[in-house]
Amino acid sequence: MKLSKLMLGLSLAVGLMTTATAQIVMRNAISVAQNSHAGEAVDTLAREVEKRTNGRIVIKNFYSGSLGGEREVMEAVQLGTQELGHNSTGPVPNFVPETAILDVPFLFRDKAHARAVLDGPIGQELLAKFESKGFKALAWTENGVRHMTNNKRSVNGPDDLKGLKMRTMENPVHVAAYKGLGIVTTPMAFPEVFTALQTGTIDGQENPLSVIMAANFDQVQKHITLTGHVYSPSVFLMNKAVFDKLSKADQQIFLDAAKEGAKANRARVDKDDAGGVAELRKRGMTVVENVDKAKFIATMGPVNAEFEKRFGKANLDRIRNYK
Ligand code: EAX
Repeated sequence: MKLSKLMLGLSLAVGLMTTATAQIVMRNAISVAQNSHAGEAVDTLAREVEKRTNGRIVIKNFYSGSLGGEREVMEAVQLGTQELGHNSTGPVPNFVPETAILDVPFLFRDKAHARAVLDGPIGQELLAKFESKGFKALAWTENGVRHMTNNKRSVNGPDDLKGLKMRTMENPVHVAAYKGLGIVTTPMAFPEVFTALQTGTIDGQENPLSVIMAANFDQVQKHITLTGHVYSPSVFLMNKAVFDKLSKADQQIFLDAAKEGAKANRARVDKDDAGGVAELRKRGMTVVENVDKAKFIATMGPVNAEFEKRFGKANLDRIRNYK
């Protein structure tokens, strides 16, 4: 892994040198397969940038975690050994703590509410917070609304979660929330999850339908419940110095292309959500579609109180009440 990364880095450096006058080649990476909502995001960005720069700037996309997990990709983008990244907010609060508020469970009513917040002043303020950390955050995209899967039992209410050993993202807000539900939390990078489910190291995991289908988790998970416990944003990131070196016109091209990427990405999430339950049933999963969300929120009472203290009720309400 290390060696292949080094070689990729070298070949990139050589690529930049030999083609600097004619063409700039950049790299972007996602942790899931190309045929996915995240694939739509990065493929659209690449296509639009190439088209709008008449091929002067080319983006080469890497899929399925082939350049590492999301934390590693963020580190590479921050360092500048990789120009672009696209990842969920799993590792993001470890780099930009202000964004952690977005990961609070049951914060958004639905995708429309989340999209409005991310595209409005709150989302734009948060994008600006990346700048002092070495990133230019081009646009919010989305991963979808997360649901719980496991191999032990059908989850019909919060009591059924108690004692389940579940993989969580390396995200402190998620870990605290799921602990509050009685889950035995195991933070883990995404590329390791399939094998961990397969070998029984963990009982379950949670992700949006888009990710569950793209990663074929149905092959290693029996039960899914549409808990819809948290909205999962994702974001286009660029190394800040690389962005700053672009002409104003090229910077605008990246910002516009990222918006197109977000549009394609959200459309795919909607499509996956519309067909996902039927598809996962077809693939053999047992699906619980309706749960009483109020019961999950009530079980999380003490954690929610902690979140109110940590993030401030006014800040949470600003998001909750955003229209
Ligand atoms: O970005 O780590 C996760 O569970 C993410 O949802 C996944 O990698 C897609």
